Amino acid sequence: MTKKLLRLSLFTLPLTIMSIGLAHAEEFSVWKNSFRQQALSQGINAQVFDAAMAGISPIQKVISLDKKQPERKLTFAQYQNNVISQARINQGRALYRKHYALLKEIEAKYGVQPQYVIALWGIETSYGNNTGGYDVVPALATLAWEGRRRDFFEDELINALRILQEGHIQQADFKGSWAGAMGQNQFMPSSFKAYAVDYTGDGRRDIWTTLPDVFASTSNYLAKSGWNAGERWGREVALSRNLDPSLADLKITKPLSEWARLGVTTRWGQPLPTEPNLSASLVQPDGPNGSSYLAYNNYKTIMKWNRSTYFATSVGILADAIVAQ
Ligand SMILES: [Ca+2]
Repeated sequence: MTKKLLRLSLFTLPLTIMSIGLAHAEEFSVWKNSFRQQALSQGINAQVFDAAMAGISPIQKVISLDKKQPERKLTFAQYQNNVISQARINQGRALYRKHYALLKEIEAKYGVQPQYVIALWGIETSYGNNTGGYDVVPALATLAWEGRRRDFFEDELINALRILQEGHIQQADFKGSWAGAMGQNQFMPSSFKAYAVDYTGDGRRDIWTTLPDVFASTSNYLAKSGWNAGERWGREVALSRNLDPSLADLKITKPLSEWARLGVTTRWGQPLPTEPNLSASLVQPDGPNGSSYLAYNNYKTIMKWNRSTYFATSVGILADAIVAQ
């Protein structure tokens, strides 16, 4: 009886897997053929397309990651503990010193202070140590074919194919996250197109292995997204009296002098520096009982990189820690 059941399941299981696989393969090839026309009409060479897309099939892991329900939302305090460890601060300080001359040269060109470039590098990929091991083309093809955000991922895939076509990276080294974020600063292919820089002048915008290109590309992204040279991101503050909680809203902007009048102080209870009298928004990532921050223009620029207040606040705090005495 047991043997018979086992034999039966051994017989039926592979058939089931095979039929699912075949159905998917067929749909994938139908999508690929119509996408090929679209890519070619947007300037991708047929040889480049066929070489990059030959033999690829949907990556099941990418589909399951895309469908995964978000885990229980962390509080900002928990997120900050995960993202800004003392080890990450120490490593950021060491890398800031190690690359100081290059970073200052790049700052002179783009107007973005180096500690923010290092902080983004640290948070995105742990300073290049965790850049993602997925092949970019099949990962993006999977997401485009799966169809939840087809237009978005088809555009990203065309931009990815253009990166290969222009020779910035060899296909074997063309790696990223499961969702297509690439290299040491995790640019999507569309961000690569808009912001990546060949700082070394060798004709390749290499955000995978060439640090000057990585640093300049990050700086160029922030500069083109509205960074104000020399200004801070914001600062942690304290409230000396109760504020209307609805004032904690990124859409509400007041001069620092006005926040001071409303009772906002430095985190140590000192008067808020109001020179220069920057415009700022109050951010309370964990609500009125958690920590409070005043966010300046550059905070909103960091949010163009990643639209999360947790992310932007952590970049600012890590940047400050990297240059703290
Ligand atoms: Ca280069």
